[in-house]
Amino acid sequence: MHIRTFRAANLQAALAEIRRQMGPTASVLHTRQVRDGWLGWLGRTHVEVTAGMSDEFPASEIPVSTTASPADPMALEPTGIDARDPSSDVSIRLRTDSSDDLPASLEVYRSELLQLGVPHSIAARWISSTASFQATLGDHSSPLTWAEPLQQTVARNIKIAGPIRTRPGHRHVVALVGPTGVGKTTTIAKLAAGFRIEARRQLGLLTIDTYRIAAVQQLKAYSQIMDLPMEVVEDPGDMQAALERLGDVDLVLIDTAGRSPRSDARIEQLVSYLDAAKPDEIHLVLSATSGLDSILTTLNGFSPARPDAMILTKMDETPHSATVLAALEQSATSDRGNGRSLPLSYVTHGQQVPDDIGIADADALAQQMFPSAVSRQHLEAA
Ligand SMILES: Nc1nc2c(ncn2[C@@H]2O[C@H](COP(=O)(O)OP(=O)(O)OP(=O)(O)O)[C@@H](O)[C@H]2O)c(=O)[nH]1
Ligand SMILES: [Mg+2]
Repeated sequence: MHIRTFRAANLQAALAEIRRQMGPTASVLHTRQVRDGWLGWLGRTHVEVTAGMSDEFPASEIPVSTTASPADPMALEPTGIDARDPSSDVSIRLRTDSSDDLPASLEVYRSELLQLGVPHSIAARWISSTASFQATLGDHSSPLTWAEPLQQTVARNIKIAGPIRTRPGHRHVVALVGPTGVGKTTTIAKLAAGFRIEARRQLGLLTIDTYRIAAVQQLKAYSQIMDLPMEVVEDPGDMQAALERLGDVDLVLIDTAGRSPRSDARIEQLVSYLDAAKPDEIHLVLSATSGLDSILTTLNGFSPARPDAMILTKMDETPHSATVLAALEQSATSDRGNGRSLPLSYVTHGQQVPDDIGIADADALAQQMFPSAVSRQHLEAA
């Protein structure tokens, strides 16, 4: 078998280029999302698709289609891997027909998803999208395991915002908002340490959380350890002066008081501070340990703050990501989620500052959608 790996800005562009270069008999063996750049912090996300072709159809004999062209030709580059592949019997033909018959080995995942708290409608959508995507790609033989295609379906639906981008000499203001105790202040400390130490940016911290004495002390302790200027703002009218006092910094991180998404008055008060600060980005912080209803209520309750992205915290405390991923998908389609699904910027996975944070990665999140590999094997053996 002739195997090559392609990288493109998105899956459609990769498939078009595979068809163009390898012809319609090529088989998709594997897809994954990859990010380039230093430690993934500053990189772009690409899709990497490994395709194979039987030796019976050498590339030179395949007519080249003139209709398929990649969306971003600069980003597309075959990586030139060529090998004999033992898994060729599970290869998938690049065809465009689809089938409504769901294989039994895929169907068993539906009850698993329901048990994890995924609503019927979302589970049905994930399962049927997996089957039809697989059929679009290939013949009717089932893959060795459905876990990976299912996770890839879910991963394709996760919107990723990418990291906060700063430029030396340009002040960028970022505010974190969210319910009480989700990890806003801890996440500010992690981000501050990353940008100060790894990216060597000039930083300032600002808090409007003056409701608890301990809240100011908590941020002050981090500002002292990292030797960062910090401002406490008690009234929206003082905001601009406080931002000026922080001076020529590249990034200002604004910490806010935890708010109940059910308290319109408290949210309005928060919005008045945000209006005064005019942040370039507002990130809504959500705990992965919250239930689906609570996540939807939070997204809806905080919509007046007009968040641009979401940070998912406490991934280490949840046995699986299925509920939170279902909530994100549901938020895009239901009124309660305000019909908006926000892209994810960061994921945190522990209390340790600064280590327990990473840029949100759709594949990594989808790979955690089931509690453990053991249950998957059990499922497929059933
Ligand atoms: N396990 C775990 N704990 C976390 C994580 N992030 C924060 N925490 C913990 O969650 C608790 C609350 O964190 P804070 O940063 O004070 O939360 P907050 O959102 O600022 O809280 P309020 O300001 O009271 O609304 C602390 O004990 C943190 O150590 C995480 O990723 N994983
Ligand atoms: Mg706090």
